[in-house]
Amino acid sequence: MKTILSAVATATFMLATSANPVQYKIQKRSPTPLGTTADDWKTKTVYQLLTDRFSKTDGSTNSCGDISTYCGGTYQGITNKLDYIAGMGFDAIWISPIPENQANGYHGYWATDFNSLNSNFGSSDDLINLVNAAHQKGISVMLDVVANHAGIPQTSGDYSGYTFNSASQYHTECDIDFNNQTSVEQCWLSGLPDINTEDDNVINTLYGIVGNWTKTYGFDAIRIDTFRHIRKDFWPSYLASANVFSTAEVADGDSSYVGPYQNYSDSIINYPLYYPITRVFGSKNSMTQLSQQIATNKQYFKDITLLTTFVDNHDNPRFLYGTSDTSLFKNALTFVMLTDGIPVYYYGSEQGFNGGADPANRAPLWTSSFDTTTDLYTFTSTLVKDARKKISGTTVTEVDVQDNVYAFTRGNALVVVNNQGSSASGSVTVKVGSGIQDGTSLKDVFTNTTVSVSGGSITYNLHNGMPSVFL
Ligand code: ABC
Ligand code: CA
Repeated sequence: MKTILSAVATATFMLATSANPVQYKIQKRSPTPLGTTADDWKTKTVYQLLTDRFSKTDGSTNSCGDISTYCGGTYQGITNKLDYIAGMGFDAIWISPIPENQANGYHGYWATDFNSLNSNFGSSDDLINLVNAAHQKGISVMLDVVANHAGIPQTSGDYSGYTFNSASQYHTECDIDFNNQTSVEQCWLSGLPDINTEDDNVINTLYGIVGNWTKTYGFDAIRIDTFRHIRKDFWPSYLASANVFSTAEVADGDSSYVGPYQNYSDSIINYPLYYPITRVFGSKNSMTQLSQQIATNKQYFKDITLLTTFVDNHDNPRFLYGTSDTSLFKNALTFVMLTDGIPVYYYGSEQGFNGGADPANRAPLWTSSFDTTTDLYTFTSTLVKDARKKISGTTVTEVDVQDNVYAFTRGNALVVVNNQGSSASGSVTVKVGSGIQDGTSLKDVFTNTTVSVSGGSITYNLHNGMPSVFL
């Protein structure tokens, strides 16, 4: 069915009987979503990319002169490189916001006219082609959406050309006081005009925009920007209009603050777990922090299996900026990929990108020539295809927490991560939990090391500090 639709969508017909053949361009039909429910997304593995930074239409690989503005990535570029993403086992992508933006809005977060597309990324047909091509490969598409603000106008207060073209459609300008929730919701984030989400006409327009995007382009999910910057009761109708799975950004480490937002979106981006992950694997803090944060999250979130977990994203310095030890990075990635949640993997990790604060963490991927032979590309493929895909949907049970070693079982797998670094070679002894009997022989997917369970534990030598997934 999907194949037929996409064939129809791109066909141009000619009337054979006519002497002067008239071409009838068939209007493109919206792509059919692959799956839009929380259950559809629970087992997905997401590759996050910035549309402007992933791949160019012409396939050229030269570097970008100025990474604080457009570098040239397009929808067609992504379509051309879907196999690079699928080659690592990913079955979902998260793309940048699509509306027209203020000058230099290469990331898409500075909308002007929400009803027009950002032409730097290509045409509406290109976007439809991308979603169709992704769906044909079994890759779902998640759209990043913004309802909180517009881009800063060239001339202060002049909103001509904007969807919300009058100053009264924005809250009065003020700087956010993060200790005051009303201020968080109604003041301006980084000087971005804060849309008046207390006004009924404005609200209904925003609901219509998101519904139009998901229907027109057949997106399978949305990632909602600045979720905590709009009052909670704005969201139920917004999500009803979008009518797809959502994961929402609440950029805060406190799960007692973030957790309640899961009553308004299927999934929340797991910032509360992000900070311990960077401390434990990046700064070698005790693994007990992971265990404690997971317990705290269980207390405050409705369902931790739906949270989107990550090591890196476009707003924070990359993991490898803080430490160049790829073995620590592999452990962090393994933890995120296999613990509860929907893992989101940030583009460029597979090429060892190590940029610092925004925009350095958003380097163009194409300079890597889409090399599929790098250590991290190979590692990621194994991690996703041979581990994540084998165990998703099963229950996580923590079995051992030491200062430098953390272990859990999931399905048939015993996952052991450590933060000892690439110089580590000594032996570790790890409890395997009551689910694995003495005498069981287990084999690690990364090194093929075989271990045998004895006295409720395994003992083996760490290979350069590598994580292990025993199956
Ligand atoms: C531009 C420049 C930056 C400059 C910035 C002020 O302006 O490029 O160099 O620092 C978009 C663009 C950005 C652009 C901004 C502003 O717009 O992508 O390049 O930055 O023009 C989302 C998106 C993000 C996007 C926007 C705006 C929102 O993911 O890409 O930015 O559409 C806050 C918001 C959050 C937002 C984030 C960037 O800022 O709540 O929605 N992200 C601290 C702060 C948080 C902050 C968070 C960012 O860092 O308190 O307010 O989020 O990661 C924990 C605490 C946390 C704390 C951390 C550091 O410690 O619990 O609260 O978070 O323990
Ligand atoms: Ca707001």
